[in-house]
Amino acid sequence: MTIPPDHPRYRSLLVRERLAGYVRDGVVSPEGLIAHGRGEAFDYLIGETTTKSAALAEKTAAAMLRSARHPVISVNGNTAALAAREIAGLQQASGAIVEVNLFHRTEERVQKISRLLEANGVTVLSGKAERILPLSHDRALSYPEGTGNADVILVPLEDGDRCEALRTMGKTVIAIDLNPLSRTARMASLTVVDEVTRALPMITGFFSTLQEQEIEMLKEAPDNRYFLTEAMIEMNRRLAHALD
Ligand code: PTJ
Repeated sequence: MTIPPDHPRYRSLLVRERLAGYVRDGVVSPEGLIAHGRGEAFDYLIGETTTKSAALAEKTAAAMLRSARHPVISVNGNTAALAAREIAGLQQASGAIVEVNLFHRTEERVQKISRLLEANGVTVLSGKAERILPLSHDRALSYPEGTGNADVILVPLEDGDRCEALRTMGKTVIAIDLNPLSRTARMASLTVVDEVTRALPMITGFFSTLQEQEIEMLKEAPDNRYFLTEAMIEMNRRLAHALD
């Protein structure tokens, strides 16, 4: 189908079509389309824009990644399909290790996603995955030199169980999740309530503008509850005036 460029939801339809193509290629899981739809719904509620509090969360995320000893970015199928180039930009700015961790894990998908990331300029950690997370099932698999050794880990679109397991292991977890009510959002050390393709370049941009003093101030004990509450207040405010 050709999407007419004058359609009011042109960009959204293009992204859907791209993701559907990535399902056919085996990069995105079929369940990934459902997760994307949930994300779209929350993006509607937040106004499809980076709110003031999300921008502050993105600045805080940059400060936390900048002062990390061993920062890691964990990428799944949806993130790779939507934001491979943005991941490359953040890796370049932060020096973070990028590894592929999947909910619906098959070795074939890990390889396909790694190739997609590499084609967009990302250096992907390779090696043998081991059972690192305290979870049953293959969601426990990760890399000793990546997640295993990480102090700060950025998880765009993570599932709640993995997020909780990472916290149990003593990791500082930064989530990007449009749903402020999700278990991931509530379990993370810091949640950026923003769309992943908007959030990643914002975080990258802050790397070049953050002052040392600001980093010191922001990196200490981020108030995740504040960021989630602000996102919900913004959604409520928009709902209250939706038909004005
Ligand atoms: O590739 P895999 O096998 O690792 O699977 C990836 C998915 C995303 C399918 C898997 O991790 C999953 O099922 O995730 P959940 O539990 O559905 O959580 C995804 C969260 O991301 C939801 O809270 C969505 O609202 C949110 N989300 C979806 N799209 C976006 C998003 N947040 C930010 N930007 C988006 N584009």
